[in-house]
Amino acid sequence: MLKFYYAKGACSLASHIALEEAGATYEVERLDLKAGDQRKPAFLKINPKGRVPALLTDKGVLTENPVILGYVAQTFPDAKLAENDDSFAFGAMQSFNVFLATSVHVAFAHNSRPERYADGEEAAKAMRAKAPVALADYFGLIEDQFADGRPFVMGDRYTVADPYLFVFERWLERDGLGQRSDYPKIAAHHDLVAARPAVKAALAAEGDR
Ligand SMILES: N[C@@H](CCC(=O)N[C@@H](CS)C(=O)NCC(=O)O)C(=O)O
Repeated sequence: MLKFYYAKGACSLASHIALEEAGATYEVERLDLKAGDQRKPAFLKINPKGRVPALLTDKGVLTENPVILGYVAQTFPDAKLAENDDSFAFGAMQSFNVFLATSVHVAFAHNSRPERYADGEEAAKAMRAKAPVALADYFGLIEDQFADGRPFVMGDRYTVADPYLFVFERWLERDGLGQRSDYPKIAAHHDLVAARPAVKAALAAEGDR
């Protein structure tokens, strides 16, 4: 039994896509972050951090995208969403995913939720100004990773790193913090991932485009 907690437009889309790619059977619960569902007692029992995604499994709850992505890849090995038999390759993928979670996502949050990191309008302004600069640096590094002509983040094979990067490729333009066209290989990756049936299914389930 799996139950997935997500919000429309949130980073939880990455794990939602992975569950679809895996062909998993799961229930969903949608949270409205603007309405504050994530801070209501019922959800805080699931994730005391008050964040999505969260995945309820028969052994307990998992949180944090890189962890849920790795769990889905390992739990549904037939879907081949990671190099499950090669610890180094799996680690290299997780290294990329943790970079997305701890640097790329955080740079977006400096723009959208500066109050998480410091108080006062001056601090918020400084963080908002820095966000596109940091993201240009990070997206430049990711563009370099595609320099050898690989279609996917880890090479020739699609892994759970791809839907995770896809989330931030979308956010870059949604939040007005950069242009995908400045990164041609990342733009091509976005289009390749967007065309996958599982990606379309997750977006449709979330009522997104
Ligand atoms: N490190 C977490 C970040 C989760 C996170 O920040 N989720 C956001 C949505 S993108 C959220 O739930 N925000 C609600 C809030 O801050 O109140 C992960 O990678 O899963």
